[in-house]
Amino acid sequence: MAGTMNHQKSEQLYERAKKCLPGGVNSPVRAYLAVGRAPVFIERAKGPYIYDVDGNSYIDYVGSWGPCILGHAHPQVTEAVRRASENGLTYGAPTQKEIEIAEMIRDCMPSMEVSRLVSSGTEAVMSAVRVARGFTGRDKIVKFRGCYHGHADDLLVKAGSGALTQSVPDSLGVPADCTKNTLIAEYNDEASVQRLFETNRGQIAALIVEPVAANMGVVPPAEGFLPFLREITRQNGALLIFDEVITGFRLGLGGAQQYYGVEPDLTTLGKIVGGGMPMGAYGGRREIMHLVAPAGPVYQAGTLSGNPIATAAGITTLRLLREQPQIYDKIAAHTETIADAVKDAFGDQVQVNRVGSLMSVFFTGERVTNYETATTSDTVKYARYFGYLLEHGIYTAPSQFEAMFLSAAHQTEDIEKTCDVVRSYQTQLSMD
Ligand code: KE4
Repeated sequence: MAGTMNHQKSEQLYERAKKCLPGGVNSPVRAYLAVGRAPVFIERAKGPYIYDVDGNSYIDYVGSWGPCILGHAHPQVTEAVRRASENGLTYGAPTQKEIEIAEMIRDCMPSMEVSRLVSSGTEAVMSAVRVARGFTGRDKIVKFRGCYHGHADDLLVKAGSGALTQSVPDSLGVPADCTKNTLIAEYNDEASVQRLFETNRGQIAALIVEPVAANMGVVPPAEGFLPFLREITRQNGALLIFDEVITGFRLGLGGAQQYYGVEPDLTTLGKIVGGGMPMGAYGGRREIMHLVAPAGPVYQAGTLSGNPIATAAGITTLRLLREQPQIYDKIAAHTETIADAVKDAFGDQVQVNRVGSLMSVFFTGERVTNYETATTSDTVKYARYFGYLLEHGIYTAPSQFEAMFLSAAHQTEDIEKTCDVVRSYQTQLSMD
């Protein structure tokens, strides 16, 4: 979509980046392949805004894919990081801050009685799956088509997010042996789960689910779906793992497990828990987590796990969220305003799925309730929508199968500008 902005420096950097980084990026979705244009390179960010190397500014609805719920460069978070960094960046030794953030996590999500800090959501998920296998003595796991749980081998199967966009649901380089124990069910389809438990009786260690799917675009759980998963895993001696890397501290301080009132056996966290620094966590009740080394025989380790900088950013972020719980109503209301404007502008040409401050615009006439219906979306129409918004200063997900993330830093005038741009796009379409 030819636009009004100059992207010359971004284009030059992209050509240079492609010479030394795979696809010119450090995570596939950033390459904009799904929206058919060169990515913009970001120079800085503040509050709800990001600024690219060509001096263009945008209202940011990606927020680094979720961590920036307080907005970019929140002064108290950056001050905490600055002060921590003056005392050294990493010790590889226990610190008080690791205890403090583990206690904050437990206070917010009591099911996480004991947790282990790691450095990414992927690491949290792969470790939680290992603990579940160790605890049950079983090998098989169930995941849902279109859900993404990071890039660990045995979970990169029919994944969502970038894997869905790249149309390589099963990644090259993942040996069949790694995925033979990964069973695939359909999101919001209880019968598909029932069948797997019946045909793999006594063999399933865990079922892992995004309690709100956000990697095929946002797909809320159907009424009763999460309680059903809780019951069928309990009945079959399997652990229920809530992958709350996106929903943790996003849907509320208690995450999706509080929002929907369903308590998993294990939870994985990422993104917000680190306040924008590299951090993930996994946890559950003591009898499970005490299997983790050095307390028990399930090995997991990490050089920078719980490092002083990430814990400083995470603690400050969680503290601010606990001090200002009204943030959640504000960001949900702003998201609803944008969702309503999109629905008003495009009518039944689009489906808008929203849970709290997470939303997605699907260019399809079908209700989007799972992977199959999500993939009925017209990704070319989405790409045009993305390009128009970008050229008019609105930075949203460069893929149909991602979510929009709002922050506490977005103000009413930002929301109003966003809605105006959406309306102007529809006006332009109607004139084409
Ligand atoms: P990381 O390893 O990227 O920190 O977390 C992996 C992960 C695990 N679970 C869920 C539910 C996730 O959404 C993610 C990562 N989310 C993507 C966005 N869809 C990260 C963006 C990217 O891959 O660049």
